[in-house]
Amino acid sequence: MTYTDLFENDDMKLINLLPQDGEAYYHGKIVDTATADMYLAKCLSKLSWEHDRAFIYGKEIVTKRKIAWYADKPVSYTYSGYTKMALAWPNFLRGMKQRVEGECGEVFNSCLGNFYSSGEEGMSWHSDAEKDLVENGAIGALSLGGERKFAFKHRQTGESVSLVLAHGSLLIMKGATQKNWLHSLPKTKRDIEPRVSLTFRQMRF
Ligand SMILES: O=C(O)CCC(=O)C(=O)O
Repeated sequence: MTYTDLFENDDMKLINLLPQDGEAYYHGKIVDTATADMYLAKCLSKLSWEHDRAFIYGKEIVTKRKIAWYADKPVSYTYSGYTKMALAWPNFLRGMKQRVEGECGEVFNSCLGNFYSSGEEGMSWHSDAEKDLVENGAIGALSLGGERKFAFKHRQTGESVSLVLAHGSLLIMKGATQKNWLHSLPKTKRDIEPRVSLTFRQMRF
């Protein structure tokens, strides 16, 4: 995808990647490579990473992927049957949030970070429609590190859309996306650099 492919026409309106029932906008790289490198290094060394846990069919799963969870208030967030407590924003992460907000015009009050140490770690099909999140709210995913494929699949039709998320790039999902589409970060056998995604969210407090 080239820079011009991101826009519908000369008025610089971003293209909605989803053909119906949702909205997903890929902004491409919103920071230069040196800044993205610095963001990645900060996230790897300073965020409080821990393995994710979930209950799948009543069984507790501990993921290889790690997560770190921050919000404006020390709230809890429940998904996959597991409740997590949010930590307070470190200043540098708040700065990244403001950079993302400036780019997309949305305001976020929380961030779930995901850390994938290699291509063997990914995320299977799911949607982010938990009751703790604002209904039809926006999610802004800032990607840092190894480029990865990101895929959408329509819940009813099975139609799929995918793209590659570059180092320092931003993907926004909003509107009815979480109701009608699943998304995933497929695992790959390719040799991929470690990757962090910062998924800025709008929680109901
Ligand atoms: O790492 C990614 O880009 C995907 C993250 C994701 O799907 C999620 O946090 O719900």
